[in-house]
Amino acid sequence: MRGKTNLIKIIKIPEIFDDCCLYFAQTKDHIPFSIKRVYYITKAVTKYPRGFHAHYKNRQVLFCIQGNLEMVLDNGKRKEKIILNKPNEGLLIDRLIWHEMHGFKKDTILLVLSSAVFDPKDYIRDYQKFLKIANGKKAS
Ligand code: T46
Repeated sequence: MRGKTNLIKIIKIPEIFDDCCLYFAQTKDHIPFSIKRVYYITKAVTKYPRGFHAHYKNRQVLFCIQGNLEMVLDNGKRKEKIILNKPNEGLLIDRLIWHEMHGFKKDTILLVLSSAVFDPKDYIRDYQKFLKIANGKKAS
């Protein structure tokens, strides 16, 4: 794992070039959790950024496999940005990291590997509540 800072953690996965470009990621070797769910986002409405939430438990690795995306990560104390634009580079988003995705185009494809199955109760979508939880205060 290549870590520019504490917040931005980039995971490089193998790439194989012969008669195609092939990328693969597997639990333990590349992904630091058992993969329980895969989803991908494409054909997004381009004028709206996405995300704006954190997860209580779910951990994820995000790959922008086509196009590019600006990711904003926030741990409640500071924010950092990174452009995701390489299919062999995944961004690890840990628990309790507020994340925003900016700059979706119609043909952007974001592939996500998740440590948990979908659970709407795992989302924190209120930023003030997130700040309280991330900074160790009781959220109502
Ligand atoms: C995240 C970022 C990176 C499901 O029913 N099942 C699923 O597995 C997912 C991921 C979403 N949904 C539903 C929930 C909403 O009704 O799909 C709808 C759109 O989800 P949301 O508004 O959360 O989409 P994004 O792009 O803001 O966030 C997504 C993931 O939901 C989220 O966990 O971390 O991508």
